[in-house]
Amino acid sequence: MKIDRIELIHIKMILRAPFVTSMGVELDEEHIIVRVDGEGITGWGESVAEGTPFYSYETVPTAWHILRDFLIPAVLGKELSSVADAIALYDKVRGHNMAKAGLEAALWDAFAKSQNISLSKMLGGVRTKIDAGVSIGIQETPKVMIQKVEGYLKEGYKRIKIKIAPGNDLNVVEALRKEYPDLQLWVDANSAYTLKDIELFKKMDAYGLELIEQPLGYNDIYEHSKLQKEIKTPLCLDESIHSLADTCAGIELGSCSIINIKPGRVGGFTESKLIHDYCQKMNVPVWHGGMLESGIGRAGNVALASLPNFTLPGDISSSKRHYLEDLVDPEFVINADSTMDVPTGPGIGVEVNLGQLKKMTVRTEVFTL
Ligand code: OSB
Ligand code: MG
Repeated sequence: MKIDRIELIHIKMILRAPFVTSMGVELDEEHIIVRVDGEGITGWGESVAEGTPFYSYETVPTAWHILRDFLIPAVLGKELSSVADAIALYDKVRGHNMAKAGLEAALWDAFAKSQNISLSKMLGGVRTKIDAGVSIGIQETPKVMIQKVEGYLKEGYKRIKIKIAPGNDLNVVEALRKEYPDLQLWVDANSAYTLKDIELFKKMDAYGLELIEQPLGYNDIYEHSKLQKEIKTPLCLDESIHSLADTCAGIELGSCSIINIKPGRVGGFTESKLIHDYCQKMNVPVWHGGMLESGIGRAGNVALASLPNFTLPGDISSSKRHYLEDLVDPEFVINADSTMDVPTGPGIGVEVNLGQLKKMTVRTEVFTL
């Protein structure tokens, strides 16, 4: 396939409610939608670089720069027989995984559509439904957190992840555990702690958490191995994992026994699949993280999460969890049994609502031959 037009669309989506984490307060979410066109086919992807460099060093402007000046010129107008062909053309670009993943996702969608198969099928998916979960931001008080959890349980979510930060941790976990003795409960610190907090994490062992996500330094695999030796609750890495190599280091050093896969963080579905396959071989469960994606990115997440070793519920929730209106038809919804259907149509399997997309657009840039 020859891609002869690529469009970057900077979007800004207003969150239904502020999303509070140890990294700060989010009121809206900025991402880049990547549209590729060639041979009558349109492919869509979403780069999850955000407006701020607090989760990752990448931002919308850095991803835009890398896409415009390096990734797009490398693939535009080239004869591509697969996504791997495209990756080979820009592989010498180091880092900037979110920029790469946005373009790669659009190419995967285009190639799946050209073969008239679903993205799930093309990636090697085996599920028709994936297990959904919800990630809840820090709340004013433990009581408010209990009310939020109650609401999500009523909607059907059975796995709850809460954000924690110093001063908003054991007290909230204790209150939730008292209210819901059997709740499938995870906590995510987004790197808010250090090894000085080891006693706090030892205390967490009493609350039956299924995992603790990224408690320590965002790039520190070594210190997580020290913490894991001192506590029983499984650690899961998010921010520290940028590649298969990081995954091997994390597992083989004993830094974690569960991996959060986000295609944006690791450079796309191709690297995600390598991580998935390695973890499967090592008997390490993986789950799909979330970056408050629009329906375009969400569709890719759902497809990837249909691979066999995604055995834990993802941070994949309904379109309505974060946004009043999504930019795809149909929107993603959670089923009563906490699952989500994997689209079966060609490619991402949902239609992009161009009117809705326009409403969220901040700026666009078109690249042609
Ligand atoms: O750490 O998993 C995280 C959102 C933005 C950046 C980092 C994270 C998150 C989430 C939200 O937890 C998950 C979602 O609802 O998409
Ligand atoms: Mg996380």
